[in-house]
Amino acid sequence: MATNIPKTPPAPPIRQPDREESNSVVLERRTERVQPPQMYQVVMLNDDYTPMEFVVVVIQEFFGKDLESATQIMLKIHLDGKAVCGVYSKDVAVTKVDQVLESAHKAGHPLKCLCEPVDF
Ligand code: TYC
Repeated sequence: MATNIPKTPPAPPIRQPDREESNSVVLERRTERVQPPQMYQVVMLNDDYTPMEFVVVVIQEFFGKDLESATQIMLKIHLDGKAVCGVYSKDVAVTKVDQVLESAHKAGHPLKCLCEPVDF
């Protein structure tokens, strides 16, 4: 006699709901890169009148250089006509230029410096 064993019905195939059915929201992936801030270099210019010693002191005082590096930067300005004394954010660079010009003016020297964006 045949026994009638009830069979478990096969599981229905798993179907992924399509996009409209699922109410899911797919966000577009965007890669946004923040640019580093533009930096400014303070460039000091040569002239024929400002004493070398004064320039060395100014570079030490306003650009935080020791005597040896300040002397090397001063000599580079003297020989090449100009050199970078430091690189800063815009506000800081503008302040450094003001400080140097004020100090030179007070001492009666024509020393000039300027700031410009790096990669100028
Ligand atoms: N050329 C100047 C001199 O012979 C020295 C000097 C150096 C001046 C650097 C300005 O930024 C300067 N006395």
